Amino acid sequence: MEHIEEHPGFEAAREAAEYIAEKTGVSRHDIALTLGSGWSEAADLIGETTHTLNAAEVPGFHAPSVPGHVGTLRSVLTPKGTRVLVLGARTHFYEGKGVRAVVHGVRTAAAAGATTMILTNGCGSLRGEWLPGTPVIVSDHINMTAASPLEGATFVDLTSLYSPRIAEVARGVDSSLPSGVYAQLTGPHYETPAEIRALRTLGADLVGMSTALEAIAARHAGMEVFALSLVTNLAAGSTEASLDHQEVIAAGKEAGPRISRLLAEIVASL
Ligand code: 8IG
Repeated sequence: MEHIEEHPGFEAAREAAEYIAEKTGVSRHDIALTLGSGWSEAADLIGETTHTLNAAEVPGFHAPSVPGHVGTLRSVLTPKGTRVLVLGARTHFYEGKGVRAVVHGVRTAAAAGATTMILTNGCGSLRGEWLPGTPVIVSDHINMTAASPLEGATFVDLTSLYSPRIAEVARGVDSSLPSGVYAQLTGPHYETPAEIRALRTLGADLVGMSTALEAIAARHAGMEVFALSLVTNLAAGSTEASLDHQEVIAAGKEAGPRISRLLAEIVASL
């Protein structure tokens, strides 16, 4: 079997990790955290930000193209002394930069030494009882992108991809947290009501445009994976209303204090 370091994309990740180590003076990070829609301020309680880098300056990263997304990489020191690499710049599949670009942040985190990958996202809910502002633990995913971050005959097991151990830790922090199956679609359009009915039949509870491909890359890199979704809208057809990006930003603002505390307490408990 090929060594992971030889997989396409890892060389670029190693370069980015070296750049981060050099600019921050932090040779190793323990945990990495990707901030999705609605989560941009949720990392502020985790610890002290000791260094901030502009994503565009770090090899292989791109400034985000989405309003409400922040284009920085930060090194955060927790009160316990854990080093967290906060990735505020996610490349989405719909940007057309290829799957390697989509998972570059995850691979960079792995190359920077992180053994835990925490992925957050904003998503639509297929469950009427999970209203906008509800955080949900991702228990599993359905990859509807017809793509993979793995190239060549790289057969990676995805059983228990989303760490049951960290899900337990999260429920220890907030026992009311539900968990559900996340379907990643390519976007950038939202779904039709018929597509949402089809996804419900397939077993999806949440729908979004990120996370699954990144989780696969994180597993391939040997990381423990945890994902938290913030419901920012009911999926298409759930109500008479149409979907718009302003609603997504508003739901994130509203849920801000709760999800910030949640994330900080989970990280502190790892
Ligand atoms: I935020 O309803 C957010 N991202 N595909 N559907 C899809 N992606 C999303 C949605 C949604 N809400």
